[in-house]
Amino acid sequence: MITNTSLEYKGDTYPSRIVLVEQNVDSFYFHSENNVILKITVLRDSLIRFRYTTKGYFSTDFSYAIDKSHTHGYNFLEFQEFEQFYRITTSKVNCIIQKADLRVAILDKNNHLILEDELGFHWEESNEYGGNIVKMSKTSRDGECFYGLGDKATQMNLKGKRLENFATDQYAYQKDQEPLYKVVPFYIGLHNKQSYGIFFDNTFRTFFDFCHERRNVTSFWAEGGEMNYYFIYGPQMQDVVTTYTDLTGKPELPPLWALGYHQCKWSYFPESNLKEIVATFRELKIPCDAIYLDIDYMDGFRCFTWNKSHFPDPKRMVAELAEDGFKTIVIIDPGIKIDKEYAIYQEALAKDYFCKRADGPYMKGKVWPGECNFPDFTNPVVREWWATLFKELVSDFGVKGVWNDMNEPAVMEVPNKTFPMDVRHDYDGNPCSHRKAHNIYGTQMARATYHGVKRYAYPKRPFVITRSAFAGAQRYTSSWTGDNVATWEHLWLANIQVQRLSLSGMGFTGSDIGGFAEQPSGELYARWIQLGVFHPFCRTHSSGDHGHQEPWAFDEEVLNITRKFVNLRYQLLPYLYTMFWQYIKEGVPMLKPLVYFDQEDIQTHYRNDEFIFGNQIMVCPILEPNALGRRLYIPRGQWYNYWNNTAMTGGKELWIDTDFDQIPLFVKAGAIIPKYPVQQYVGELTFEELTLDVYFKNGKEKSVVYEDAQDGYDYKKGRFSLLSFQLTGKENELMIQQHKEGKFETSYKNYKINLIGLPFEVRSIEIDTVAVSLDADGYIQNGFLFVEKGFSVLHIKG
Ligand code: MIG
Repeated sequence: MITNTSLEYKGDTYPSRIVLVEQNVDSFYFHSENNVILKITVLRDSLIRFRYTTKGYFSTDFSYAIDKSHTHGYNFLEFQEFEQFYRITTSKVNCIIQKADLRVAILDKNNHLILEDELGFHWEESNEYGGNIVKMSKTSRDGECFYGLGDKATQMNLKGKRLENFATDQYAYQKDQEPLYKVVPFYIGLHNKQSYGIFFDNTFRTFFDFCHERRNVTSFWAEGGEMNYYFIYGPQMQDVVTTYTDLTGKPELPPLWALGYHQCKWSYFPESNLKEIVATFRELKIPCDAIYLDIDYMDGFRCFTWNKSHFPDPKRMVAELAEDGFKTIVIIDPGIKIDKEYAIYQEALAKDYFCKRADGPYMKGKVWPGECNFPDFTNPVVREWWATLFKELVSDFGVKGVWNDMNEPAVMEVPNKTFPMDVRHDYDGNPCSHRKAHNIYGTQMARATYHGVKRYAYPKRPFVITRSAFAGAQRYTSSWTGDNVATWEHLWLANIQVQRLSLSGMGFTGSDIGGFAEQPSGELYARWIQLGVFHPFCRTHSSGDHGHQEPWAFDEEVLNITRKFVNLRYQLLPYLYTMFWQYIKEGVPMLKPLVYFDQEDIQTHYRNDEFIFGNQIMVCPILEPNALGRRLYIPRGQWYNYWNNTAMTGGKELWIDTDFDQIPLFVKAGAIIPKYPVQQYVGELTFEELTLDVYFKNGKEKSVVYEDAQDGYDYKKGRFSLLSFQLTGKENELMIQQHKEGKFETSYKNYKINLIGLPFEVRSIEIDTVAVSLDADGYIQNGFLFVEKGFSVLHIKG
């Protein structure tokens, strides 16, 4: 029986004293008398891997989560022996290993303790399955805070919580319900203004306890596999997150349309119904780029088939939708119907691609099509086969994206809601049971889907979305938070879950806007859209059992609010695309919880609701009915209220009034925010100018704008445009210096500059040191300043 505890347990074993130490370049092996080996590998000065075995030797080293192209290399490495301990020193940390018991402590360069083993590594032999239940406990200091762990539906700061990682189809989950769809065994600790991260790279069911069981102890453990974790030193949370994201990988850029608005429902059918929905978007002028086909488009829920009475001619329909700017996205589930007439089933059967039970028969489970077998996506041969299945959908029918659902994997009518644990998996040549492969199954499915869609979408970019995911899945896919509910509490949860995923390396995420289960009031829907347009993935979805959830399903006021906020998202597309580029390039999370934004300010440590969208816009949703405003915390620094451009100083909690058609939004002083005109879909318009909203600051601020062809791969060959703006404001002048990198030429010629918060009246303007006449040349029209885009210095004086 698995014990659900990290604590001293009578059957637990501990490493004994060190009897032998070996070094091999960047790796150190500490052998204990009782056959434990601790292997410490210095990957970077601030990234150290700890791996333990209790057998006296290590098994094959294999990980689905680690990105093989991650950065390594250190600047300094020294190994020393002292009387009681050994010490590994890098340019960032000192790592102490006790000779008596293998316990580890990590200190910064000023010898301040960052993290220290309490009991340290210990284990319980698993008599039922073989191997060990591997455990780790660390001491936690008063005031320490904890963040991360993926999609957990609870407060941002995890202190005091025990959490479980086991991918689960958790329909209509509640606040604090565990476990959920995704598994990201990565957390960030923050103490004394110093952040560090732990990534426990183990795909078995894992648990994390943040001072829940014992006040000053943090622990994590797994039901099998190795104690294998990475320690990441900050001290800035920014550095922890970017190092973690580098380690587990970053995606490529999505096509820009994927950052537009998506509309979904379970299900739009037949074709006439779908056509009516898309026509209404255009008629009501609510921008929309993507429309989804849920399970009813298939013939009896058989993957890669079409229900010909609902959709007689998919190719024509998809093409017609595309002409109107709609990209078609279809759902594909893992279960393959057991049906001897069904080609996909026949082929998988003939090639032996399905998962088997321990004693040989194929694993059988009930899902939408009835009894199904399930491909073993942990087998690279099966993944390759799966990828080829997308040829018809993508190349022939023109589908632009694929939605993977039910891949926890979910099974109906069985108490554990998933595969039996004895099911066998290839695990890329490391055969194992479902206990080990469960948490990674969904990611391997999404990975296979991604490779297929990418191959056939080429030279365009693919779009894939998944429900289940393990750490590293961000390399292949976007994701959503699963089957939420149309309640105010779920709006609160969606906000935290998406921020938390962002901090956990999984940036391209969003929630079902309006709630999946049950029916939102118009007010709740409006409040959800107002938040959802600031999530990297922005889609309305509902189960459809309870009527309609299109923007026009409510009243005129809600419709207008929806349009206003979706329009704002489309205006902000270049800003959003730039943050995406910073994410794929540097691993910078697109949404930043306040604690990430300013960890030195302890006011941020327990905040949940406010977040920074990109680098310069603070968003705070309204999370209650009948609100006339709300209390919120504005981080330190100078800000402008987006709605009325009043300047304010942060570092305080205050009440902000809002109307129903607003949520509190603040822009950082000095920011230059790029905007496109509203389009009904990405690429609808070509335009003459890029709008730049320039927020005056007395001081300096840098802003960047990334653009490219919005699809395709030319950006990888240098065909992108990266504009860097350095704003310098003084009492009587404002200077904007511009620098461009990249070979892409944007189609617009001019900037339409909107000067906000200027404390002086404009008396003169110089472009690259040449004075321009203020009225004659029409530089200023309706309060906007029109200038050609290519300047180096724009100098505005009072
Ligand atoms: O058992 O495909 O989370 O988004 O609409 C339900 C039907 C299966 C669950 C997904 C949801 C989707 C629904 N699916």
